[in-house]
Amino acid sequence: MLNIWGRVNSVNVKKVLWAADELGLKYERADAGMQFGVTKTPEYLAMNPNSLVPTIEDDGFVLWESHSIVRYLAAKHGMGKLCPAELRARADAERWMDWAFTFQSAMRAVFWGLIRTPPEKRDAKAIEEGRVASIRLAEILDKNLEDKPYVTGSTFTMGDIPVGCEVQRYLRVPIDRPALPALQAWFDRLGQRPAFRKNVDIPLT
Ligand SMILES: N[C@@H](CCC(=O)N[C@@H](CS)C(=O)NCC(=O)O)C(=O)O
Repeated sequence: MLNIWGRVNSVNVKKVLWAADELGLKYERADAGMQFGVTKTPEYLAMNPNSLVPTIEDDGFVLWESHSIVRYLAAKHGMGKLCPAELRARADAERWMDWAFTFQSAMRAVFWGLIRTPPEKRDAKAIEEGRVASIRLAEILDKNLEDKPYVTGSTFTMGDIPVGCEVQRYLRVPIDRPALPALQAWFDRLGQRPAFRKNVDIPLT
């Protein structure tokens, strides 16, 4: 049995839930983090000393770090599909997975400022700097997608999952951003996937 701990509005938990549903896995999810608490209990800390979500337990194997969890589930259940089998194709997918944290860093002040901070307490300068940095990164992704439907090529892989979650926030926060046709077409393609619609493209909270 696969157990997943994490609240559904966490961008990093979304990655794991999306991967699990893409792979058709049966799992049980328990709310944890922010208003749900749990992450500071001795039981949780014994699994994840970072006191963060997500964490999984797969038949006795405990794992944290969302991208590592996606890699693990994809390799275990989707080798040759979600996880590319060929070494360089796999490295390419992993590169885009890791790059998603670069995007997350740029978006952090934007997301927290506009979605989780009341207007009177917002740091407008930090939000604007994050917006500009995020656009620069979105342009890199857009260029990569100009000649291919998915981040690594012709098929959907684990490489699309973390970036897709970060870009969902970028495209759904109320900011000015340039039209990026290849990025938008890729995002619309992700929108055709039930596991993306169920877990990722939900209202930001
Ligand atoms: N690099 C870690 C980061 C985990 C992380 O920062 N999780 C956030 C939610 S996205 C968290 O646990 N925040 C505290 C909380 O929800 O209580 C991962 O990708 O799993």
